[in-house]
Amino acid sequence: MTVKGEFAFEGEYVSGGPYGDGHINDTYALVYSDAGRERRYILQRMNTKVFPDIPTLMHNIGAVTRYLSQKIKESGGDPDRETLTLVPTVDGGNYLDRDGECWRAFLFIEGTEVYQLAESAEVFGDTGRAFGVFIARLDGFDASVLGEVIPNFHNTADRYAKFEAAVAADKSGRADTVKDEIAFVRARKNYCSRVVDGLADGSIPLRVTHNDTKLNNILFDSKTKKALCVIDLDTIMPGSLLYDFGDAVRFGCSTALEDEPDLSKVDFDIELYEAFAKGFLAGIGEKITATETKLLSFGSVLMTYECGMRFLTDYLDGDVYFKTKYDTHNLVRCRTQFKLVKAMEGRLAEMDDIAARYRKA
Ligand code: ADP
Ligand code: GN1
Ligand code: MG
Repeated sequence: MTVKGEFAFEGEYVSGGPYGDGHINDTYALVYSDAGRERRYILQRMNTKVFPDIPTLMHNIGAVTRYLSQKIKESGGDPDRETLTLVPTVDGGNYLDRDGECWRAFLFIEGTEVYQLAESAEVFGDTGRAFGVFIARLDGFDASVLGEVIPNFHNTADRYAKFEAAVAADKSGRADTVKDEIAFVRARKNYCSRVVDGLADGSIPLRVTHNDTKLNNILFDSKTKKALCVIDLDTIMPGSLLYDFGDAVRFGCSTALEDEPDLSKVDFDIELYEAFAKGFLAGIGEKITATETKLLSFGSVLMTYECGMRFLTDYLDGDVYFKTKYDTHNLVRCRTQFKLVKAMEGRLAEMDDIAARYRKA
């Protein structure tokens, strides 16, 4: 990584290597020694195939982290630990473009851990609180300064059109082997435009949202086990709160990993849902509307369906978007999502009761 000398890291370089478990960027942790004191940094090569407009993406992250840092300071928190802090390049920029390879760096937030599975209702409840607070904190942020890094990112109707195009093109020659999954998506086509239409007619408010609220995009304080910092801010854009709530539920309320091949292990855990909804509703307080509260259960189904459809689309396209480790990795991921969709569909009334029980507004 010859680029590391081009960032304003403090001290002498000691070591570095790949880090974390993201599907999109290449992440490295670097160790420096500064007058005998160890300092670590996160260095990331951004995925320019997924994010073709890096200047807009980095503009968004710069603006949002500056805003959050100010808000955290005002509430007596520690901005170096409770939000991401970009390390500038030696030229004062916020990222580096070396022949089309784009790099950025953050302070490493020490004393933290990430979870790939919700270990307890307590941990996941605190995740809900943290995501609720995150959206509430950004309530006063001027969304018009944010560019749309991936147009139509959670426009499920558009995702559906892309899915049908992938089936028709069948670039990988796999369409015949996934007939059941294709039928599963088609049978639920009516899900696709509900939130998009609500945003368009104003019945669902447009907010500044994270759009990728997986459990492993939150750092937990290793000592207190409390959710400390929301990370992976690449997809911060105007969107619906239902996207953030639903995506977190999709990933965190599963009894198994997103790529668990044994479907008998995959189920929707309603106790985790209750803990998450309770935490989220407490975190967001009165900023959520009654329409949004009513749609929390549907938003969870929708985001799980959308993600499964995206994995299936990528499988049909020949695995060109998500990082995969083996031939059927995207198909395995798609199947866990569809199993969860079915499980949630059977428990919508209970999910609605939970939201009604804990809502503040
Ligand atoms: P991706 O978009 O590929 O998911 P992330 O930005 O989520 O990339 O980073 C991948 C992983 O790196 C995270 O899940 C987390 O474990 C770790 N990580 C990222 N930023 C930091 C940070 N500032 N401090 C500590 N760990 C971090
Ligand atoms: C990707 O970057 P990461 O691994 O946190 C993806 C999300 C998907 C998720 C599925 C920019 O998230 O939208 O929900 O994988 N991010 C992007 O695990 O496409
Ligand atoms: Mg991530």
